[in-house]
Amino acid sequence: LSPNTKIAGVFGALMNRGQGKEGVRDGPNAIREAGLLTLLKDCGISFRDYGDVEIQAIASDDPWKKVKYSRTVAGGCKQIADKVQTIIRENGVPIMLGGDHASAIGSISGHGLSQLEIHGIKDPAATAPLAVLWIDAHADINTPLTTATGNLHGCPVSFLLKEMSPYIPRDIPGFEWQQPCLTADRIAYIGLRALDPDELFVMDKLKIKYFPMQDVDKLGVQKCVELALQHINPNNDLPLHLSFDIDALDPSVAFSTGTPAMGGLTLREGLQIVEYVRSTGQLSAMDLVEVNPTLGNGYQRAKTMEAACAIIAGALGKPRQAIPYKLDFDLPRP
Ligand code: Z70
Ligand code: MN
Ligand code: MN
Repeated sequence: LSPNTKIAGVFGALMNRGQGKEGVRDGPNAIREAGLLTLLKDCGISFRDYGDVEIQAIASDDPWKKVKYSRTVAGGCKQIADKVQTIIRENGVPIMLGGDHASAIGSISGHGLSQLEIHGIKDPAATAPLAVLWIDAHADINTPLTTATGNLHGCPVSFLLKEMSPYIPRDIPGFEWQQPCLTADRIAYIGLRALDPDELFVMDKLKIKYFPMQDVDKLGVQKCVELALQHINPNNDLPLHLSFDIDALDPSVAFSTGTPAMGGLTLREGLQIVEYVRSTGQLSAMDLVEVNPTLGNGYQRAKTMEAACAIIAGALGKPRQAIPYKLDFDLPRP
């Protein structure tokens, strides 16, 4: 973490109504059980566990057109935004364990509001000084009107972008509190390979920078992160929000997720991305989402959890070759 006074503020977002599979709400605790906090401690990374945001289930949450569970998801995102703001006020770097990716409406909105607060900007509708790097197999930029599935985890980016607000109906129940905080030149994607046609149309229309898997193959992942960050944060002066969907990784490493997609990032490529982000010194908040420990066999689950822990630790400064040794350490003498 760049300024040494900052500590990682880990919290779970027990969000599962943004998609169809219940088990994703168990992701945060499965990641903890796999030893995340011990790993951070062994690496000398200071952190505080802020516990879980229990998403309040709204009893009568009928669909708005196709969109499912908007009240529950939106209310949960508000709780998450509040949590993120609390952690940042306490000089932390929020690390959100998910939970489905609809939760990023909350974490990024909260991060944006915090940045406005830090800069003394009073207008809550202002564009937040913030850049977002979105690592995912999917673009998650459907609108409530283009979504084919009705799952809000496929829509968070459209809620967050100013340019998309003409396409976001004002009357979706629960989202009254939410306002877009980003412009399209402040977000970039790496790892894409499963977009809906409407999503690609929107991304091209808004000239959003994206590096699908074929670019990772052609350019190498290092070049992709470099160009992505150069585009969204040309002077490296904006705080960075890293939103990492575990399904960006190949199913051979991260099978335990709701919608695995073939042909993804290797763990090494994932680590290369987060290590690059770490090296900028600008990481200000992170999401690690869509971990579903109820999917896959024991081996696949263990690998997915290990990958999730490694990605988070890498973003927070864990070197790959070993956990750091203590400076006052000496070899045992006979
Ligand atoms: C599809 C939709 C999605 C994650 C699937 C899929 C979106 N575009 N996101 N898995 N993480 O439902 O809108
Ligand atoms: Mn996603
Ligand atoms: Mn995804």
